[in-house]
Amino acid sequence: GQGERTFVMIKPDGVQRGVVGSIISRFEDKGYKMVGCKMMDTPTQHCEKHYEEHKERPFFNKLVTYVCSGPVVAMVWEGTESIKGSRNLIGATNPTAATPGTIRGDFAMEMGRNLIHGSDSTESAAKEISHWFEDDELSKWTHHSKEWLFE
Ligand code: DAT
Ligand code: MG
Repeated sequence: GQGERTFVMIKPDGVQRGVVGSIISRFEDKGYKMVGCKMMDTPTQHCEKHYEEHKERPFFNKLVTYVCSGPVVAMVWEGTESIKGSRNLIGATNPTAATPGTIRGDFAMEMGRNLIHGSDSTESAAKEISHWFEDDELSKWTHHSKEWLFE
């Protein structure tokens, strides 16, 4: 529905490369409402928990090292079908395959430097939002263009 929320994280390469603003703009331009945003240094265990579905994969340790290598920007975005829609903005996991126009398609080259994470289902969005944010870190506010963004 219109109030669907998703978890999005700009990984350390996005912060280091100074594209945080460009990435946030894409979500704002789409019409999504930011309801949470914080920069943080991710404790290793917190990151391992976030990626626990991949813990048996050969790339797991490298992935965790990469995501813990510097500050990330953790965010919650809200809007109509925002989980699927955000994944479309982000693009394919492998930036080589990601369509131009997507964030990974436009800003990244390699799987291990693919800039950004987005929840892939209703279940993972709920889990990830509560893993990264306390309830009082999420803001309730009304978008001033609400009538022009939603039917
Ligand atoms: P996504 O981030 O698009 O949801 P995913 O959940 O399948 O992709 O994997 C999480 C991250 O792990 C992904 O952003 C990059 C890394 N990764 C995935 N598959 C990989 C592989 N085959 N080799 C190296 N890294 C991989
Ligand atoms: Mg994933």
